Amino acid sequence: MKKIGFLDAEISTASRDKIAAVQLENLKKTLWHCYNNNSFYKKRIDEAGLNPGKLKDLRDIEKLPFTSKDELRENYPFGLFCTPLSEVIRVHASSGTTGNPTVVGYTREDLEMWADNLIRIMYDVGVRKEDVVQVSHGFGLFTGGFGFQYAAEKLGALVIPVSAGNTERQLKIMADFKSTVLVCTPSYTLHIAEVGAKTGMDLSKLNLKYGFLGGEPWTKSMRFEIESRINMKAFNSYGLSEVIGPGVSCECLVQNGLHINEDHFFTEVIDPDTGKTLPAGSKGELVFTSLTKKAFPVIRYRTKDVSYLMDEKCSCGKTFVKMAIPMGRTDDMLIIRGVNVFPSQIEEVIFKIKDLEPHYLIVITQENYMDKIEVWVEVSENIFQEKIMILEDFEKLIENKLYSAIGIRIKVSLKEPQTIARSEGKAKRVWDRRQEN
Ligand code: DLL
Repeated sequence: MKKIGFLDAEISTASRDKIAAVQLENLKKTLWHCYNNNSFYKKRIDEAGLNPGKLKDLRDIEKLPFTSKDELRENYPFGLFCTPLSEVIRVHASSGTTGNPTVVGYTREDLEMWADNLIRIMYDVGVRKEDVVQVSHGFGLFTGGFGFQYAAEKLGALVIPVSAGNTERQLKIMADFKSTVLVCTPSYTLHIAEVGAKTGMDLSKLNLKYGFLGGEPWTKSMRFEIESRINMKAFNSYGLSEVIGPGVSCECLVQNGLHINEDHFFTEVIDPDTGKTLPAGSKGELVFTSLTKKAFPVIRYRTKDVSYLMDEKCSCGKTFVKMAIPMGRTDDMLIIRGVNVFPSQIEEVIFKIKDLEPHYLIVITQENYMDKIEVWVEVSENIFQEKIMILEDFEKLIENKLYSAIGIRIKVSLKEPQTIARSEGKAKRVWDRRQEN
């Protein structure tokens, strides 16, 4: 592997003891800051009988209760801010389908810290000031666009704030401005590639080298699809508004697990049912505590994202712990006839099958009080010209593959190319029609 040097090597390649010591120091400061500046947190810390100054071990944090998205909503819009509003210079909000959005705030110092986290992620795989960064995330209350924009500017790169949408223009800019870095959701990246190929563009001639793709779950099979259509290395970038936005973790050149920026974020994985902390390697819900934020710190924030911590050395040389690619959210997990199914498990199977297009939709319905699960998936143009008989056989073959991977019967319905809706931001993979009757 190419050795390129890390930006903050002193901490990102430090011993585990050193990293833990920095985390403990920062945790104490964060707890004091919350205690002194917000009555919600003061009450919590008092009730837990915790003296932030006397914390001995990171695990003492387990004495504090979790913070949930509902609690953030109950304190809408600014109730959990820990600095005066006059110190806050930016807000973002996470989209909620129901109820109040969660509003997150940043002081000037927070914005610098956020940018520095993203710069570290980009620099450490090879992005430099000579690069041309196309930011195709939405700009607005979503953290994707502005987060990467400011970071790439601060790194000194040429940044194109093209935002999401207008796919032909994305491709024209990519070619004419010679973009070398693409920042986007994975599903929209695939759509851009598809439109490019359809218009006869030779995508291998583009200058793209690196993609930082995130904002939604995606699988290794999807990475394979993207990298084989666009000649770039596609890195999984993860984050959430409540914790900072993108920049919580990202893959390195090894592309096997996402290094968490541990000097800024302390991570636990818990059993979502019991709340018990799980050891590395055990799958559960990610819980984050911010260690350096000022305006909107979070303490033991339950993400509902499912992953596990990887307890192994990374050959890239970084010692920051890695989290596995998040496989989905506890609230997106489908329970079908008693079996837990994540959309990403279905994706992993169908993206490996030749002659299927990487576009699918999982449709859940109810018949006689029984849940039924079906997956619609597009076939490639040449297959669709074949006889219906062959398509039926093909459906059966896919159903069998899904059955042996997941353990339940999922009906497969093959669709004509270009019939499943594409997204410009986060893809919608599940259509739950159970409430329609
Ligand atoms: O999606 C922040 C972000 C923007 C991350 C751009 C990466 C790139 P929210 O809108 O608050 O923030 O949504 C956060 O999106 O809890 C996950 O469920 C999901 N998510 C984000 N990145 C990934 C990823 C941004 N790489 C929610 N893999 C999170 C799986 C992801 N899920």
